[in-house]
Amino acid sequence: MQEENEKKEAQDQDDDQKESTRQIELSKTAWMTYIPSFLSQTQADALFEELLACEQWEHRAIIVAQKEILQPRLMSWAGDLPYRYTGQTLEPREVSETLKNLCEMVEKQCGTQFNHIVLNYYRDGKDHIGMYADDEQELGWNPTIAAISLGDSRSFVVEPKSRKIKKRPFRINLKHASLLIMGGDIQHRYRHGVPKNQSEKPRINVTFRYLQGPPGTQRPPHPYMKSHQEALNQDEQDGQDEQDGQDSSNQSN
Ligand SMILES: O=C(O)CCC(=O)C(=O)O
Ligand SMILES: [Mn+2]
Repeated sequence: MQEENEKKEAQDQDDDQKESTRQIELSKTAWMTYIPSFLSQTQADALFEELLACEQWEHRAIIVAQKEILQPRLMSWAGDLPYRYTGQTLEPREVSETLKNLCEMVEKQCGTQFNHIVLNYYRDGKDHIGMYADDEQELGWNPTIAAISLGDSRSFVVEPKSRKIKKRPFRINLKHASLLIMGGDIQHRYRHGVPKNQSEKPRINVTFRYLQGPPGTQRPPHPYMKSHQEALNQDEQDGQDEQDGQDSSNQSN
């Protein structure tokens, strides 16, 4: 068994070298870093099985257009602070040893701290997450959000919030064992989502955030723009620039 594991690890390392980290500049101020083999395949396989078996998965309701609907996926979470989004509050939940260790690894990679973890369980390709942004006041300005993917590969789509920017959505395939880091002002200026597909295979996503405080905590005034709206207006002026950046990013996708 040990020999088999060592062989598998060696194979993983070979595979790791084939794919390197990708830096994706969506604009001058919004970026993503994609690390395809953040975990080894063996680590990721074991983590998938453990999370699937041990997390308290819930099928929760959210409020969309004043209607209560069930989220099209299951979720779990961990952290000392409550987290409120789309009309629901996730009450504090103890962080397991496994998630603590994982969080430390991700913090080291990102050079920043996290205090809240959300896990999404996509049972098959019908489960998905619609286009939205992690832009709650409690996350402050320019939050770094990091996400580990386990199980089936799924397409992750990013598009500008402003409809005036005529830009194709950016797509990246998030594979088993990978880490995606979103940073800069991506949450203020872009939306992201995981669309449906035909797959019958499951996927788990583990997302790390830093909450500045409990629900109701307000962002401080924007450090260099008079208001958030001004920043969005600026986007529309920058639209052409960003379109150029997008075209070059897509070529390697
Ligand atoms: O499943 C994913 O890759 C994305 C999930 C996500 O955006 C989130 O939990 O904030
Ligand atoms: Mn998100």
